[in-house]
Amino acid sequence: PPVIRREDYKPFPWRVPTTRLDFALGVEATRVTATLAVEPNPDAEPSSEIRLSGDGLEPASVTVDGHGSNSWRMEGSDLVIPLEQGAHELTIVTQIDPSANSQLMGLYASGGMLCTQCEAEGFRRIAFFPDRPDVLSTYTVRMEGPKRQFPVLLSNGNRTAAGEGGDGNHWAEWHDPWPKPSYLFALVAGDLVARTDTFTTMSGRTVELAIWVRGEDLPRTEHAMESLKKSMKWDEETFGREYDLDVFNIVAVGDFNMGAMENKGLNVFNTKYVLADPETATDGDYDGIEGVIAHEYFHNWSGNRVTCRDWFQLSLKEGFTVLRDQLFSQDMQGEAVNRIEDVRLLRSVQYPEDSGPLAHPIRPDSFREISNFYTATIYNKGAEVIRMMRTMAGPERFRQGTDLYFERHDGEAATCEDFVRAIEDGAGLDLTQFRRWYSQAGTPKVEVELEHDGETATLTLRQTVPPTPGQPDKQPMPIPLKYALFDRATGAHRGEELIVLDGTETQIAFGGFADKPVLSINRGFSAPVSIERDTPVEDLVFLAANDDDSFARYEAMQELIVGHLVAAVGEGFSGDDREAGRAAIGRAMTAILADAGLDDQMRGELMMLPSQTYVAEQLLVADPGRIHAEREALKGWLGQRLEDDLVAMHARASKASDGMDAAARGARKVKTQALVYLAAGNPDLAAQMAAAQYDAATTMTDRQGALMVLAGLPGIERTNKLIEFYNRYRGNALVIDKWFSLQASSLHPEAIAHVKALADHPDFTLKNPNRVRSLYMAFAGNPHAFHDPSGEGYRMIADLILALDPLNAQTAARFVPPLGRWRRIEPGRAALMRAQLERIAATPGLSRDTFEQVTRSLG
Ligand code: HT7
Ligand code: ZN
Repeated sequence: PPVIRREDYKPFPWRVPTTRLDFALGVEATRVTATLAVEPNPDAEPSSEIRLSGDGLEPASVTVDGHGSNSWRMEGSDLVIPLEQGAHELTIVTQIDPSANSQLMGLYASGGMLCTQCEAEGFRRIAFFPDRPDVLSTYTVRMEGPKRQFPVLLSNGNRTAAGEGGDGNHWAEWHDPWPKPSYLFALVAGDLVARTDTFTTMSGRTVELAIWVRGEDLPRTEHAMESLKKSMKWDEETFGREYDLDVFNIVAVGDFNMGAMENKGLNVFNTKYVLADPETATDGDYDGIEGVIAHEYFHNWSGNRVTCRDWFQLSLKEGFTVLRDQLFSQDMQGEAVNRIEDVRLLRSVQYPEDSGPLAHPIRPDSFREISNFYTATIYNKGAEVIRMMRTMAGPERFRQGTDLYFERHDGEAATCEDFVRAIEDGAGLDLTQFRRWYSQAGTPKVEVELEHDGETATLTLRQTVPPTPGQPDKQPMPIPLKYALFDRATGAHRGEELIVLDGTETQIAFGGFADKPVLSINRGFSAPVSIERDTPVEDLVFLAANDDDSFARYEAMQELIVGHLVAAVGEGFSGDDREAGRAAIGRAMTAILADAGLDDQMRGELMMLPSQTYVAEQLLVADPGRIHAEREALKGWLGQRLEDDLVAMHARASKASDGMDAAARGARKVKTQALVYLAAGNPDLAAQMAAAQYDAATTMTDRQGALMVLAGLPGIERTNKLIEFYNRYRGNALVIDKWFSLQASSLHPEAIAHVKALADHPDFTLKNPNRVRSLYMAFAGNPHAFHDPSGEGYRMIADLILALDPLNAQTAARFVPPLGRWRRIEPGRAALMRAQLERIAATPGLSRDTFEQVTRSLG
């Protein structure tokens, strides 16, 4: 497959002012008649032909200006039609089989309904079209099909007409007045019911809202609807963005490659991000729904009204929209815990990506398959980069920048450079050097030293940006760091400051410190960098107990534990060193358990051990077995030493209500945290407490938390509760996903055997991405099982990739990165991982998706 390069961008020679699509719907055969008005694009080099992308399509007929044409030709999968300069009308008929579409891209069948997924290049599986984001067109869609099978017919925009046809058919016509690229096209036909509501916009217009689901799911749509209304209001208040159609439809589908899709006026969602009630959804699921509903809604401006010129600009819409959904969630749920969760995700997924063979800048320079670039780098690092601009400008000036961006580029297909220029002009920042964040991959390291001499404290900051594939040498990047200096005696600081490290090194001196102060740096995680410093253990314990920045407090605790684990898996760490390290962590943890000033949500965060991936990320080459053993042993040590406090906390939290308020949610969080430590320290007691929590549970959060702990322990309670859970929720796909996932991610020594057995379970299928992820993504993220020294875990993931690739290439390719980390793993396992990648690479007929990921991982 060819490499596509950003520098080769050329505008399309033709414009397509209007597109009319006619669908004769059938699950096994759908006939599509596409009528395109085309005219020369004055901003492009003229062409004597028009090249329309297709994927698996054959034209049944081609008409140019009303006359049947046979001068067209196929070039690969593209349809090329000779065309004289001037305006023309092209009509092309194709026929597709949605029931045979297992890739879930284009038009496909899911649970008896028909739905579409067109981003990034799925539209070309429906009709021949210039399927690129810079060709904007106004769409009119007519669809007709059997009324009993498809009583609901939806597309983008507003419904303009509907009626009955012959033979039990009916039809509907939809018109979307906003020009859009083909990736935002959507169609849904099915037997669905809706929760409806209305929203009055800031200019007083009424918008009809509907969330469409299968009949039995209707009671589980309330939270999604509330989230939608909150999102609409927040975007008006915070970014001045008003909704622009008379209707906003959301449809939930059970078979979906990603979380959701922002099609204009007709968002299509994975059921996982729509359906919730306390019996079947955890607090985390509720937050996920609120966040994803917001994200897709916010795309209406950041993505739809202003779209991307080409797919290299993906972070323009995704990074910005993630930042917008993060700010929304912070406003809804509170800043402290949300920021910690965002950073935890970034560090456990994006940092490893940025230090591995798949590292790429937030604006990549080349790709073979764009679906492989829907990454944590584009989304989450992209959001962090824009967040840094906001930090440097301040929220008010940043808003002036985004207002200017929307005003300048409304109705256009824009670039990341357009965004940066609008922020520069609107917010009054000079971002000349800052643009390097868009072109350079790799997580910068900042070495921090604080020296003290007499009355003066001197802070030295030094940055390096590591080499990444294709980018051996890097330039320094502006890094905004928030910091504060604490007086050890009073526990107070002199005020938070912001410094932008814009060269390789800088030094600042502070007078008036008779004693060496304690430095709190990168407060609020103001920059997505790795801070490297030798902080004395007592300073970390001080910050974990006293810092007034919640993130910095969490960070101190993480640094304390990571420092201990990294030293413990290295050479020359004595038994005394281990005892001393654990004792310091134990002191900090005791203080956290006892701190009456902490709310339980924050307490739960502070109690969390750094993930194994994050610990491994600190090492050039990691031994997953040793890290796992050391981390589990620390957990067990804490579980034993703090047993009384943990049991007391569990008892106290068990008295909280089962509501959705912050106190109740916090109580649920610390209860399960307590069980996690007790399971490592006193498994019998933990099993007893977890079984009791399971039996008493009135929420999925409590029930899942208890079952997660039991799934890792041997004994009869494990078997009993797994059976009980399955029987209780049999037939509820999203909950049965949890059942698969809990077992695949468990600490149980036989987890590999469990996963093998589950792959043969009658409820397991490769056809449903949620089910595949629930078993195998959970397994690939379970270090002790995936990294089994025999290499069996690697073989199982490679087998999965090969079996899944022909069915659903996009989902298959997402399993390659766990194997791609081999360079950072000890040599024995590394050879086994590499051998599996080579086995995949040697398999004929690989998809473009998997081929690209495997060759980059081996490269
Ligand atoms: N913009 C959406 C991306 C998406 C997608 C991409 C490739 C294949 C399937 C997909 N489904 C959705 C989702 C979002 O970021 O909002
Ligand atoms: Zn998005």
